[in-house]
Amino acid sequence: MKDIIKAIEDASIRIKDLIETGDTGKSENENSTGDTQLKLDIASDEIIEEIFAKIPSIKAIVSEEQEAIVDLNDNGEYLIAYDPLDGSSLVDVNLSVGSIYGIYKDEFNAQNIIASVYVVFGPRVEMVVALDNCVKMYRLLAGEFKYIQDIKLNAKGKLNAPGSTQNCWAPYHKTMIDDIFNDGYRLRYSGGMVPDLHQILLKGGGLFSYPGTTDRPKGKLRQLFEVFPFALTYEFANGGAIDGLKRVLEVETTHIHDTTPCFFGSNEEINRVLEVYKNNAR
Ligand code: P6P
Repeated sequence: MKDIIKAIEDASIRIKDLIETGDTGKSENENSTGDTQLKLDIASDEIIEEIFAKIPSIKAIVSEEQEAIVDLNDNGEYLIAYDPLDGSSLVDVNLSVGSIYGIYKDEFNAQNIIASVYVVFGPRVEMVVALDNCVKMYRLLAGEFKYIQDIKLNAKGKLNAPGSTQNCWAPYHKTMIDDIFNDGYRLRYSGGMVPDLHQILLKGGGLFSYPGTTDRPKGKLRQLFEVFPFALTYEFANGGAIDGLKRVLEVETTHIHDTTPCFFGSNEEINRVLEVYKNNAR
């Protein structure tokens, strides 16, 4: 596992340079979920695949930016699903973006995720590793990632990050979000999953939601390389991650690019969502 973390560090240093100097324009291609790929998406993906291909412990990888699984080493122990540069379109407006990695054993599914890593490219570059029930944050300082702190969520937070198309929300979801704001929670939503979830973790808690909606009944965020890695992180940080009715780490994956509705947060906020959804969503 240490070799994989070091590979992610090396890739992140190169991706940082790419963000600062690279072409943020659109490519001619679309990814498998129909998003127009930015040149940054493709270049970041190439960096990660090039570096992972040299790690013998990695059996196969799957990227948000590629249709199929890429086999690397028959004798490898780990499978990695990753989003090379989530929220890449935010680079053009100078907002924070991030990379997300889910590390799996034997199969790409929720039950087999054993670790996750995400990297935030913002005013500072920070890496968060969820492994063995711990969440540890590192910061890029003078070219090296240095340990900064462990991360744990409080039982209840103050931030509310409500995603997805508001005029496509279920009425009970809208009422729930309004009630949370009426209880004094602060709106914190940039449109970048990585910085938005990182902020809630570092500020002690709250709720991030990307529910199923009339325009996207199964949500927008991808199971293997966005939702499951953050679900493991939030659970290891004493919080929770659900699809409205159950843990997202109990969701079945039928295709490597499947999405799922998702809620991440402190336990009190997660229980509040469960209460609303079990009485309404069927
Ligand atoms: P919306 C970025 O495109 C992304 O995949 C996540 O990083 C982010 O949380 C979400 O989409 C934002 O989606 O519909 O709120 O713009």
